[in-house]
Amino acid sequence: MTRAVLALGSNLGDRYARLRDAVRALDDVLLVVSGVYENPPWGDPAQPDYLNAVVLVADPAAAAVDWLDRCRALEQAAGRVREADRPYGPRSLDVDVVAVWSADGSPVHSDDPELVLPHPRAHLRAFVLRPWIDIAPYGQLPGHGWLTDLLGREPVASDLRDLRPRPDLPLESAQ
Ligand code: PH2
Ligand code: MG
Ligand code: MG
Repeated sequence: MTRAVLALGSNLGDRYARLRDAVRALDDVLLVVSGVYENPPWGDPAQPDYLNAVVLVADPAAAAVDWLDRCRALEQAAGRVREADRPYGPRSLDVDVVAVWSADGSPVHSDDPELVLPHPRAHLRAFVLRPWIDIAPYGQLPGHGWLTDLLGREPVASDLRDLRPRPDLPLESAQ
């Protein structure tokens, strides 16, 4: 049994449809879904703005690596094409495993280069931390502390000002 926070992003094609389809495909494991936030590209400026959201999922049978497989399957279903020379380039759908917890609530740590846990850059990304707060106001990023504190620190605090909530683009929630 594991619980996971997954971060979803899209900046190509019908961005909202990509997020909606991914959330629907997670229906069997979905606990809660954040709002959608539109924001400028991070890490590689020459690309369209993103829509980002975060979900909390749980599965009695899933190990941490199973979440990675599931994320990759979602990306493939959305026609994701990987550009090897542009790690932060545009994408139809990106689904990242941000953090995983065991049944007893302890965070899972992994140094496997295929799946580093918690996600090594999550604490730097307003587009992950802010939607996460929608579904976990008292949440903590394992190893980094309170989400609310992380959002108050530069450079995240500046990026936060560029996040535009899109309440007109709701995603389904199981609760
Ligand atoms: N994902 C990236 C690179 N840059 N910028 C924003 N705003 N949102 C993303 O999801 C994103 C990004 C690569 O994973
Ligand atoms: Mg990513
Ligand atoms: Mg990714």
